[in-house]
Amino acid sequence: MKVVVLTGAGVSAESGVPTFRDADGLWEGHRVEDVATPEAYDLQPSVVHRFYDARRAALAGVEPNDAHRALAVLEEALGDDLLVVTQNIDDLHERGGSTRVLHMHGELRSALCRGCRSRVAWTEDLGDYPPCPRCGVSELRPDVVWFGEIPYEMDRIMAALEEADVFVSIGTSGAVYPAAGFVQYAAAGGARTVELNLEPSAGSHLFDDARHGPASVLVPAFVR
Ligand code: BJW
Repeated sequence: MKVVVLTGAGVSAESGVPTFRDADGLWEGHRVEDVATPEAYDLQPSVVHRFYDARRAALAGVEPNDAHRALAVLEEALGDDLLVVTQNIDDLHERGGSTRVLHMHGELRSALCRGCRSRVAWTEDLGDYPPCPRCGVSELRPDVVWFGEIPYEMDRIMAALEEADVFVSIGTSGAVYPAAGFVQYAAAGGARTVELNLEPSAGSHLFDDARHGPASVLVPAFVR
């Protein structure tokens, strides 16, 4: 049985990682849709760097929760037949024991050269215009996917969705595409679709089965 799991900010919420649209829908006083863009970075790189520096530093103080750990248990049972596709840029799936994880919106602990596109491990704050150690010409930016940019690993994700027998969406509001459209794509390929979210998401009605509550409860119960 091939299973694709999509996760969003809600899977890490009980670890203490804030979500995007739950509390006041704001990102440092702005709507995430207005500031998570390459244009916002070009205008105010230091503001954007400070935001990611703070989130990277906060990773040291959080731990995976029972939802992350349950997905690692599922991987032990299914092996290569499980793929976790996460929109999250934290590393809690990996620290929870999952190894088959695709970060479609990038990773906090990685930097991307704007020129040569090299990737560099980014574990500490590097200032506003960090030079690329590989090409020495261009600057490093956060290795994350902003609005208007193409999410990572799309070919592998779409192929896995086409083959999936089960598609499970966990802790995501369904506000952001292309992830919000995965449920329809998987269903068109014949997958049974399941939503596990604190509340009905924007696309809740599209799922065969929608269960609502905290991920730390719903995910272990689903995996059992
Ligand atoms: C719990 C819980 C608990 C709380 N237990 N649950 C119309 C149609 C199609 C596309 C578009 C369109 N209009 C515009 C677009 C494009 C645009 C888009 O979607 N815009 C929308 C505003 C409409 N998308 C893009 O630009 C994307 N690129 C693209 O489309 O390229 C074209 C292309 C695609 C594919 C192939 C070829 C070409 C890029 C999107 C990039 C998003 N980037 C961000 C920032 C990443 C870096 C960072 O982290 O800072 O990604 S924005 C932000 O939103 C972040 C998240 O990954 C993403 C999704 O948020 P998520 O995870 O759903 O969080 P929340 O807060 O919204 O929801 C949390 C949920 O958890 C809630 O439901 C809670 O109830 C729940 N919850 N506690 C369980 N304990």
